Amino acid sequence: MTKRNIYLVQVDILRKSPTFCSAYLPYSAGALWAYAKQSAAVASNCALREIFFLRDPVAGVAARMEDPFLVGFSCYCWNTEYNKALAQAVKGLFPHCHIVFGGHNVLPGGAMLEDLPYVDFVVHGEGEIGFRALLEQLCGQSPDFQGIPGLSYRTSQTIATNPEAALESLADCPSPYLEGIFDPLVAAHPEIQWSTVWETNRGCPHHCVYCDWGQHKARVRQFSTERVMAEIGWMSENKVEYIWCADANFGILERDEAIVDALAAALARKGYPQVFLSQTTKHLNERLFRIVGKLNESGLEKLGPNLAVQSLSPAVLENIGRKNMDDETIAMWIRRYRQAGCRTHTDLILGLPGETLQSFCAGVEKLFVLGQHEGIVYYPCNLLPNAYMADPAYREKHRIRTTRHTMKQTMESDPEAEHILEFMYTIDETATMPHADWLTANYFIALALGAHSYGLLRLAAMYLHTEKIASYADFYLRLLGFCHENPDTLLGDAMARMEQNFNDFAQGKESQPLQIPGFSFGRMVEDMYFFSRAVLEMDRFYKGAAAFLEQFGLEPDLFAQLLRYQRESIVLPGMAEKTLDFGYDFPAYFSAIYDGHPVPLQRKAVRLRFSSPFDLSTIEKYYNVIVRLGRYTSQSLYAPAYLPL
Ligand code: B12
Ligand code: SF4
Repeated sequence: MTKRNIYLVQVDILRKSPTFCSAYLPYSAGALWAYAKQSAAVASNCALREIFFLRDPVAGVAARMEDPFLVGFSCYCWNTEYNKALAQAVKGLFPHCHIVFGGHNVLPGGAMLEDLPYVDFVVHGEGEIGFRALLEQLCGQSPDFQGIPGLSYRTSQTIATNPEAALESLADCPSPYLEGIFDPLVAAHPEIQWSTVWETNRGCPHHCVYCDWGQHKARVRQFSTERVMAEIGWMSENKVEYIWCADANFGILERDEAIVDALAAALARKGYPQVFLSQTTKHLNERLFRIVGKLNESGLEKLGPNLAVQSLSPAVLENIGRKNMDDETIAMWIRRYRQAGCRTHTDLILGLPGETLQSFCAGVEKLFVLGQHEGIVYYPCNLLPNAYMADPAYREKHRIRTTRHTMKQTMESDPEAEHILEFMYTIDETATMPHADWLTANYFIALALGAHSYGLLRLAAMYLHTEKIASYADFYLRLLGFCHENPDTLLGDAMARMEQNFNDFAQGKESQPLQIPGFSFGRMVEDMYFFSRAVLEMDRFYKGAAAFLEQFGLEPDLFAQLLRYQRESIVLPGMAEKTLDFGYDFPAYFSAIYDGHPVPLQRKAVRLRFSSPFDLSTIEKYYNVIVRLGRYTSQSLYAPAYLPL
């Protein structure tokens, strides 16, 4: 019997540069097929012909399909518009083909079937059971869609949506890797360095309202240890370079340490996989500390754990259904990781309901106080269609307003890809944060990261904070005011350019890339741009900074030396080391602050060797190590060492 042709589509961009070409394996599509083909009805009636995984031009992809019986599309926020265009093209060529949409970015209920006549079915939530059942029904004599979990479909009168059902256990889910589903792709594309999504478990015990991860499949279920270990073998054999672990809380399970041991052993033995990225468990523990140490040592990952807080306002945390670790625990872990030579980072989300400009700035200040000087990662809050936050009643209650933005798809990376814009809906006003405050909060955080996390004014701010002259929030808010009042200084000039970007974004416009001729090697985010401008015009930057710092009324000699110590601490291109004398023991003073036990600043002559362990001999090397990573690592600051006088 001739089998019916099934095609799956899960596309992303090809990440290309002169030195590499990488793409993600279409894991979700593979997982769905691995599950569906266990059904005798599916296996005997259907054949998977191809999984499309690149944003290739739509017309060509549709034309490549041969008499498709069903095409299933994985919809994420980065590919849904592409999927719509391709689905329409397929339906045009093959009117009898069944078009199925599933994935995180399908709209709840029957909305997509109302809007998109070329889509026949939408599967909501976890897809395995629904997709298999749909194929079984479509291959049968008289299809009945009523019992299919999570399915939206058209009836003769209306559009129906069935309740979702998640898998009770993952024991019946075969691995798409081990089933050989990706073998043809890997064989056909020797030019691609593969990245992949990997699940060792599914679900999240938390229910943060802005996330559709916890909502989507709440209960945590594990894939068997045998499967997980065998998949490491597959990835290693097939030279998968980069693993994006889809677990919501890596490190939460005892076996996660053994998983890291196995990854490190595979890397040592075969050279692959080379990178393992994960969302670490929200409540840090000793096991995770060991795991991070092992990841660091093996070279698999150096980002360290995420001490994600999203917000530090109790009102916001209440509104978003989240509980963070307490302040002392966060500070303790930041210190422990720092002392062990490991990085940490902390996510903040801007635009959450209940947040005010003041509470947001106070949150950034609190993170600096807790010791998170260089690892703050902030995101604008996007409204995801399947997150609880998108519920109309919730939106109404918090007066959530969004603006549609094009996603910064890195089309520069692959100009031949189909250029269809993808969209996100970003919250830029709530009941507690008027739009103007939202903009100011963006300026504030970009300036704080550019000036503080990179280190340009961090030491001055630490001094003023520790001596109770100005809190961090006060310092950076005043600095923002100074930038506005002094547009001719480098600070004011760079800030104005960054603000232009935020203003364009707020209006849903495509912003002009931030670039510095001869100095940018890729897309620059605002804080990176700020730091780069300062490095290229140090005299002008610190002339403005001195004018700003004068207002804090420090004693002249201390002022001059602190400013000099601050400026000389910034790593510059081509300068790996230098020796300098100071009249105050600044290294002891600042290291005590990092350790959480400040001591008075000693007036004492010191000779210091400032050095950087990195190769700074070319602008490109400097850019890659200092500009790209400086604000996460403090690599933009020289390490001072005492020399005999
Ligand atoms: C891996 C991942 C990534 C990878 C993507 C790699 C890739 N190309 O595949 C990377 C790191 C690049 C990434 C980036 C981002 N991501 Co992401 N990411 C994930 C993650 C962790 C796993 C997704 C996954 O593959 N899981 C494994 C599969 C098997 O599960 P699944 O996706 O849930 O699929 C099931 C169902 O959805 C359904 N299904 C899926 N496809 C289909 C198709 C059919 C036909 C059917 C019937 C069913 C079906 O069945 C599947 C099996 O049960 C999820 C969170 C999560 N754990 O789900 C977030 C998630 C998908 N990401 C999200 C977001 C917001 C982003 C970013 C925008 C974040 C940011 N602020 O920058 C960026 C955008 C990237 C870009 N291209 O511009 C959101 C997406 C929301 C949405 N509406 O699409 C999620 C859900 C996280 C969240 N916060 O809620 N991400
Ligand atoms: S944000 Fe993280 S912790 Fe919260 S529900 Fe989503 S995955 Fe779980």
